[in-house]
Amino acid sequence: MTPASPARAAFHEFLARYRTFLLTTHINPDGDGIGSEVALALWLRGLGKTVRVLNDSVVPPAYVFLARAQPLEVYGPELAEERFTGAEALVVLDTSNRQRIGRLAPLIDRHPIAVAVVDHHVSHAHGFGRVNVIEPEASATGEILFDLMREAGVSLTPPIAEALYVALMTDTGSFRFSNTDSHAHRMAAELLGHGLDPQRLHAQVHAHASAARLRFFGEVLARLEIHEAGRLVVLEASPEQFQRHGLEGSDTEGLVDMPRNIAGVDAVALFSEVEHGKVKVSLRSTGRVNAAQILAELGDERARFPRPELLAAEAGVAPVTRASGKHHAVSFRWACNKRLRLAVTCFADNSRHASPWAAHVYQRARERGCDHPHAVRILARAWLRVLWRCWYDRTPYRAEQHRAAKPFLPPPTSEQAA
Ligand SMILES: [Mn+2]
Repeated sequence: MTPASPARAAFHEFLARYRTFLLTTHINPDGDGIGSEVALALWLRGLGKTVRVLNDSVVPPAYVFLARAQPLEVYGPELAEERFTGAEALVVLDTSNRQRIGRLAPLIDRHPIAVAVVDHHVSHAHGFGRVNVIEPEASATGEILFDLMREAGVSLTPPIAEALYVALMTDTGSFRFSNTDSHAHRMAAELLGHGLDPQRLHAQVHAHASAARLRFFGEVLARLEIHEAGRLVVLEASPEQFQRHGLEGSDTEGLVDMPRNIAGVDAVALFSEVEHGKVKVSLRSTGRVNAAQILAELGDERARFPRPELLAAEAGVAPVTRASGKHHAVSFRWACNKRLRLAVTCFADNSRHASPWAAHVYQRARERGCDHPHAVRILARAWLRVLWRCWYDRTPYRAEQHRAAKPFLPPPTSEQAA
């Protein structure tokens, strides 16, 4: 099988070139991070390479059983120096954001180590490796590894199949989330062909709730707030609650998924103040809302967008004038962040049905003769100005202040030219 992309081909070359590898994943690792590490380590060991796995965080109890097949080491200053010195290449799994590998990040600068990144997150980071296999359409990093192994003609062993299955199962919420497509199910079917026991694996991963954690979940859920006429659920956990139950940030895993079962809910936001002033935000949507995707694309650096126009340009909904001799045309910018453009235009298109203001902006554009995609882009740009203003002022969006968005709307003349 030939590699499906130049990035994948480069990754195969990367693996072939080096003999000693160090693997890592993000802080507070999940089943996909750990499962991907174990699967790749076993693949490389099968090729006769030397492999170590080193993470910033300890392995959560749910995934300790995977460490039977491959030791998973935890950061210590001396150990980290030793591991970076002893490896020619580093493969970072399940994150393309350097900061997310925690205390290992600064070592990359101090050591002459070649870096490859394999990830499926929608992120504003485009990978910091020499090779970056970043495929947001994959439901798990383990799914990308599975494809890479098939391309390389690897015959899967039961321990590799088990690690990949855990990666896939956990990142798809046990095959319930909207990222569960036919490819994910086909992959699961093939993995099960290696004699896995899905029920046992599910129990091993999920039977780790402690009484303290359930009481904590109960407390947080008891105070859930419903906003936006039942469409948005907000959960809050205080530092005092974390302390009283003896829990940490990673113990909230699974909590944000629970209110999604409430009828009519489109999105859930969990604000976990693990320590005073340190808030972790988790967002889940039921598929119709892609606010989390928009947030992920924008990142958290307001300084990147000092003006709303720059935000519109990043999203590819800003008109650009091209003039060359005979031709004078206004088009939309295509060299943009395409995932952001998709998220923002879908959001804008959906908003027409919920917001009279949005419906009006769209309708006005259509009356001026714009076709549907063009009118949606105009609406998307209007929304970005509103979002930018909320972001800049650190104020929540309020529908009744729609009029306040008016001064930020584009002047109609530039649209008529388009
Ligand atoms: Mn993942």
